[in-house]
Amino acid sequence: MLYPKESETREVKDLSGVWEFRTESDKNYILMPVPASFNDITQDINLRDYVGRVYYKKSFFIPVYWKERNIFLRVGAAAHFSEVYVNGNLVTKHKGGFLPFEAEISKFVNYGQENIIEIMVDNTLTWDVLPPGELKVIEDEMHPKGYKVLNYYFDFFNYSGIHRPVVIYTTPKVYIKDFSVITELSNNSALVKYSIESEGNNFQVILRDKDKNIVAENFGKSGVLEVKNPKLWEPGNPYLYNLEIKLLEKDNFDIYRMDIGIRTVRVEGKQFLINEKPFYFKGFGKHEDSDIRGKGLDQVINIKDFNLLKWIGANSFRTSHYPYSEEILFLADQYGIAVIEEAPAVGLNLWNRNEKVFTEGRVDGKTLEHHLEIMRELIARDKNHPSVIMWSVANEAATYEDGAEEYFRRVIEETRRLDPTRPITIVENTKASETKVSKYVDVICVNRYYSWYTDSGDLSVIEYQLERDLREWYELYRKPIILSEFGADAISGFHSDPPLMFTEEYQQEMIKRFVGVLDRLDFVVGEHIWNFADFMTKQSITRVVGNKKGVFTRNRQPKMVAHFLKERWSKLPDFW
Ligand code: GCB
Repeated sequence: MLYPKESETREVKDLSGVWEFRTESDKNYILMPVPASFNDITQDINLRDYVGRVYYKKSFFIPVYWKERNIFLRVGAAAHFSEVYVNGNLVTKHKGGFLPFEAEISKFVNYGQENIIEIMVDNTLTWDVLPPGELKVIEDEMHPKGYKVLNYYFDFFNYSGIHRPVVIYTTPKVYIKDFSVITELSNNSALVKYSIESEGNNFQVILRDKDKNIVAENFGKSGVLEVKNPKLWEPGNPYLYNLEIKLLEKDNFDIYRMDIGIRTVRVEGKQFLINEKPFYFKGFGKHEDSDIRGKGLDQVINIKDFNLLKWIGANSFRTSHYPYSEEILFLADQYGIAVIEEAPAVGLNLWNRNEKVFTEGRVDGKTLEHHLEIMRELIARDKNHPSVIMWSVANEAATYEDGAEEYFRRVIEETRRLDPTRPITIVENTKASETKVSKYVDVICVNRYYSWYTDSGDLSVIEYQLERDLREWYELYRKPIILSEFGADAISGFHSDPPLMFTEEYQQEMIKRFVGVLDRLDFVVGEHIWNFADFMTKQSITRVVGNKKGVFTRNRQPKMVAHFLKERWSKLPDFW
């Protein structure tokens, strides 16, 4: 699925702005910004914690001359179930809150007149959507009749609404539907293998360098562009070429352009190779999360985040725990930040070994179908981004259960079939000897919280526990390992010496001791700290207005440990 972009042959009408909004039981509309989560926009606690259906409405005009075009309506993401109506006609439905969906609306619009778009969004989580959850009616004497709670087993707030832009775009009647590029290196040249999806047949494909000089050209629906002495894309040095695809059909001239990078990724032995050089991941697990906007796309926050990543010397992040916006991936391509892209498969865990998760009625065949569909949508959306260097199929699932093995074997197999060019991982929190899944992946990702959730407050256990643990993973699987989460909550401004939990000193000391262990293990290929910034979670006795494990506060100011990391990462090379 192509990102909607303007060209000589395509127009884009962005419907971002102020929409009308109501919940299902409310007759009256209020004003609501799009994109944004609706939760933190008003002063109403009932809307903040609302579970169920909401309706968004807006009017727009379609010019008469668009009769000659195809008209598409595309929603970047809406959490979690959506139905889209144009002038009262249902034009599309979608399940899943973190990927785009679209519909051709040419036959539903009034040309030269006003049109109405309505989007229903339901944020109720079930066991067959990812991430999953369940609406439970509590029947006990402590609660009034019909009292309901939405349970979910992941650690971020269930922000809801239309989170990414809604756009209308046009194409010619016959048009470029999609394309993919795969790049290979051989001696002093690169091969850019492309293939185009379209009902048309006559194509010209042109590759230009940054100075707009043509470096390669070809004709045909698929083919190879050869680039002599290519400049490669890599973290820290992200050279981008511009690929221009032209459909040259008599009445259907179409042009689509995208910046692409030439690079290779592969895993060999205990190394993760980018452009055949051993890469070391320095960075974070992140979230799409900010004050007031919640999970709504905001390029102000996004560019600030990339500047902070550069400032601190990070070269990568994981899109924990769901696919981030396409806008973020374009920035990652440009800033030269490598991305481990994660499916929204988080909370497939009840944190109770006596309760099975991979069982009928919970994570079952229906969930699997949806997971496979999500991998298809995800790879279709992001396959051409050079910054995306690995897929993560899930975070902290109950991979020790028997049922998890066949489930993830299928997900990993399908991911590999869809994209044989990128390594695959799953992020684990089990013991090496317990998982039934890590044998199927290329890179082992492990989350660890020694001295926090276990032996709370005792920093002295870290060295012993972490080294033993990581060595066991390597002994069993002989694959490169990334420590994909470690960190401590620190409330900005809390200090104590000697370090106590929740202070900035404790967070810094904990992270120092963790990385000290990593420095002496040559099979460890990366350190991702949990988390880039403080973020909102559901309310609980272990969360103080959200999760405070950020190296930056929620409004992106550094805590003490940020300065330690900046110092460390400026000395630690990207490639070994
Ligand atoms: C984890 C989860 C992450 C949580 C984090 C924490 O293991 O992957 O989503 O936010 O721990 O802080 O507890």
